[in-house]
Amino acid sequence: MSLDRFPITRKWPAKHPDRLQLYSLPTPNGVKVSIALEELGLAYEPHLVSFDTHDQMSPEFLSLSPNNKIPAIIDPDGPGGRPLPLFESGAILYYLAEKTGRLAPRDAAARYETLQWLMFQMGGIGPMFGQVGFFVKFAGKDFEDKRPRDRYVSEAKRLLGVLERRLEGRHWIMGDEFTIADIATFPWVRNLVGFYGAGELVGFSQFANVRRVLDAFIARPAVKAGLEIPRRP
Ligand SMILES: N[C@@H](CCC(=O)N[C@@H](CS)C(=O)NCC(=O)O)C(=O)O
Repeated sequence: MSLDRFPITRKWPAKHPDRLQLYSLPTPNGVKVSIALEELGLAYEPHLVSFDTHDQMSPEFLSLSPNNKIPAIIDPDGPGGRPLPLFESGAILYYLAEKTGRLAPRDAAARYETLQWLMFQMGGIGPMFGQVGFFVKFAGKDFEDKRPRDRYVSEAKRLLGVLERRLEGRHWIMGDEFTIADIATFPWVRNLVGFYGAGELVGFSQFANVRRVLDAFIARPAVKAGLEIPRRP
């Protein structure tokens, strides 16, 4: 299977064009896909997209991911056996679950419920926690006016409350089954209290269920592995 028709392979050549190609960086959005691939045990070839060198703005990367964001993939063995290019982590997770019949419940109603929580992460937790990061860890932390920071902190708190209530009496977001909804959500929770250091600001200690599930998530061998892929130089 040749992937030559994808311009991205000029900058990141595929050594194993028969394997799923992952273009990413170990950020909370990036690791969603490496964790899913590790959980599924699919053969894949990770490529590092370095923000230090603005790789995400290169024409080769934009040819696959026009919104200049990681993660993105090419699956050489997509629907109908043809290569499938895809960006947006939620779409990729859903695709991988459909392709393998794993990481999402088989029952149709429960699948839609999983999709609902995946969308809750994509539209709520990701963007809002990301803004907390900007105002607490990055350039926004030096802004004198703390109202924007406070707005996103209180929204993050509210979202954690929604997740906390959902996890009451459940092992994972969908109950006993570990799904793409967990894979989408917990890298962001980990990042909020870890890398961003916003645990105290959002009152993380009061979210006992979220803390419990975060610990269980991080303890999974596939999660441990996926969090480091693609390896930074
Ligand atoms: N909704 C997108 C968001 C992806 C995203 O924000 N990726 C960040 C890293 S976590 C990125 O690539 N940023 C590079 C940039 O904005 O230039 C997804 O879930 O795939």
